[in-house]
Amino acid sequence: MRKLALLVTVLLLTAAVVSTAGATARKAGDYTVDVTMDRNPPVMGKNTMDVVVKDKTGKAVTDARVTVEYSMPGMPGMPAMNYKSDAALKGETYRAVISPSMAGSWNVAVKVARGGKTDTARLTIDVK
Ligand SMILES: [Cu+2]
Repeated sequence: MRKLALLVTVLLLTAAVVSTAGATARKAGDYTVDVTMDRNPPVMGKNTMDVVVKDKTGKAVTDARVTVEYSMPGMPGMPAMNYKSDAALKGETYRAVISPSMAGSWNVAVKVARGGKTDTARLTIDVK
């Protein structure tokens, strides 16, 4: 019984990670942040991440500063890795290029700075 519960948990976790690889909506404070990546799954090297920020009324926000931070905790033989990429606005989309340096699970924080306040949307990507 315990084994079965563990298996179900593992499957659910796997599904959660996979679902973040395509397009996902996340909350950052009062904002809704839609994240779309050009590659599914993301790969080592360059990937494009498009971010659309919407306010409470569903209107696209185009006067924010959007930064993408991505990191992997340290593991045996590998120090912690932290990178940062500024997103550039084009139309209503903020585009950042991220370059994960190894395969595995990366933590991504999309920071939305606007009006003297910064809100963060968090997701995990599984890099192949
Ligand atoms: Cu690593």
